[in-house]
Amino acid sequence: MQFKLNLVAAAALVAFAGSTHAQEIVKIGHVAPTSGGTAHLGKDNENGARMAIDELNAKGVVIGGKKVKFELLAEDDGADPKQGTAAAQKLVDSKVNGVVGHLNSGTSIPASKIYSDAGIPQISPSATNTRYTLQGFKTTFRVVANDGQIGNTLGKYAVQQLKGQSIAIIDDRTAYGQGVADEFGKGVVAAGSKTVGREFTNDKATDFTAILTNLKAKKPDIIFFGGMDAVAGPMLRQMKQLGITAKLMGGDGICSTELPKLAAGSMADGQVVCAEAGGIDDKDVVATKAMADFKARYKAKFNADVQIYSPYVYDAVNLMAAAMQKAGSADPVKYLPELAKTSTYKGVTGLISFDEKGDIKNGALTLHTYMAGKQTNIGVVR
Ligand code: ABU
Repeated sequence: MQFKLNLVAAAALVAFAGSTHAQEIVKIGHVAPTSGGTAHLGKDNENGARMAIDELNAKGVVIGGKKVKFELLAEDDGADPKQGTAAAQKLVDSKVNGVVGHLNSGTSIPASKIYSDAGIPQISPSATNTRYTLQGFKTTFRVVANDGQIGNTLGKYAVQQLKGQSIAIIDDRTAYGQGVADEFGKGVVAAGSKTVGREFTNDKATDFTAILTNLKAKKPDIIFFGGMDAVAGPMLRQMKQLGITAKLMGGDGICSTELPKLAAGSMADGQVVCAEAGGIDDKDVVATKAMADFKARYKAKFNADVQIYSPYVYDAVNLMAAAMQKAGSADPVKYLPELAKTSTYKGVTGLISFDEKGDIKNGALTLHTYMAGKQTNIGVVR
């Protein structure tokens, strides 16, 4: 009898220890291309997640009365939609409590169905295609402005501020590149002008001679490129070789600190105008200091400069953790309603509130150019 009782007690202890362990570890999935042409951006994103998680663990977070440890499960999707869904399924199978990612719209959109079906909250720090949050999923959020805002603002800027007379468009046929280029075209038309040509390439291309030669005949003063910096850099080099002095405009995908290196000295001062899909007003000294502090901590930790999105990843991880704390649980069913209610969360990228679709409310854009090979802020618009 005594032996039987001990067995029962031992089984209960094992079950208790198991459940305690399950509650103590909070798994955050992260997905970005950490291989391929945009690996520098993917690593920047992953660094943002790692930094948030290291800081949360150093601080010690209590959820529902229990101290928890956050664990990062980082996946590489190579910016490829198929690898993106495979990575998403792997994270679902690993029973992550939430996902921050993916970096690209072309991977975030198909992955979002997998997370939605599994009831796992997903916050993209960088996918800007409007479709991402238009699918009606309750689990889908993003902390950056969308391509509608980016393209429209840049289209109007091209006509009204840069006084473009001959505006051409190139896109890379990805969900992001094509989407933002379409929105740019609409912005140009909304500002009372029109575009003179449209060409396309792909997100791995390195030779743009044919399409640039086609556009050269139209004497463009502005070329908008819907795509990423890894393609925009070599495109700038070939524009110079072909004697095309047009400005190159683009969305957040080209707006990295790496772009001057990728252009290898072929970028003239002020030639590139791009829009980061977020930003801090210069006049807000508290927010400006929070961002400067983040960049300094990032540099100290990774010996690298922020590329584009790591501050947005950092905020996404932290606000997910904040929603868990408010709910008193890391169980997605329990904390998802708190995440959806996120309102005026103070991140390093500014105040974050979600609308009913999971989009950031009143998202900002920061326009940048490059002077002497350094990214230079033009201003923040909303
Ligand atoms: N937002 C630009 C890069 C990521 C994407 O939307 O594909």
